[in-house]
Amino acid sequence: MTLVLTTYDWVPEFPRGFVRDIRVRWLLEELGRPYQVETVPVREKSPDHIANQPFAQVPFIRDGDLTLFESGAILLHLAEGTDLMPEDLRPQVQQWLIAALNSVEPFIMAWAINKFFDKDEAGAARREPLLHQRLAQLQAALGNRDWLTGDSFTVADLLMADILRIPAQNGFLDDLHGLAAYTERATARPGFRKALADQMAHWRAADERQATA
Ligand SMILES: N[C@@H](CCC(=O)N[C@@H](CS)C(=O)NCC(=O)O)C(=O)O
Repeated sequence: MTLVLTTYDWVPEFPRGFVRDIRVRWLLEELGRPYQVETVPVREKSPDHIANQPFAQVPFIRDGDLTLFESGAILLHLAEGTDLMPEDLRPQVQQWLIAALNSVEPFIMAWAINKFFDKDEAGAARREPLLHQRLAQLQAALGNRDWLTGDSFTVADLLMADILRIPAQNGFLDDLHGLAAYTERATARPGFRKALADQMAHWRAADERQATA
């Protein structure tokens, strides 16, 4: 049965390319797993949406009989038993994936909410030193390795690199060359390029649907 990935039916310009279904698309591309996309309305949160994602967010998936929300849980589920979660590195991959979600992304989101949602420049500026410190700590932990757990790209790198795209695009990695190179290395992968192109095509199709409605 084809896996179904659910995202929004439309979003405004600024989050395009960053809506978290991109992580799932990227992993599915890496794995060569076909999938189809379904949508939920971004404006009206239906009981059916909330039954699948209790916080009325996206993404969520249906994989056979299993419905899953939380991008991290989805990635862990899909990567299980694949080269992106090598058996001998499983604990370390899980550790770094959770670190991405729990120790890195919150600092980025706190800054991004101030900056882009609240348009609170002073609030965003107050968050910058802590965010920068967290990113510098991450770079130090990465050291000279290509990937977080060693020589091979794993699902933890996929998620970490996706999360690092916001700081990369906003100048936070300009003096963190190792982390910048890491993010570029990951996002140069064909799987990410395809996932990004597909997400952007999804929003363009949504615009066209709205224009003809
Ligand atoms: N922890 C959740 C966060 C999901 C999330 O924040 N989704 C965003 C889109 S990227 C969303 O649906 N935002 C709308 C909202 O929170 O109402 C995950 O990783 O899946």
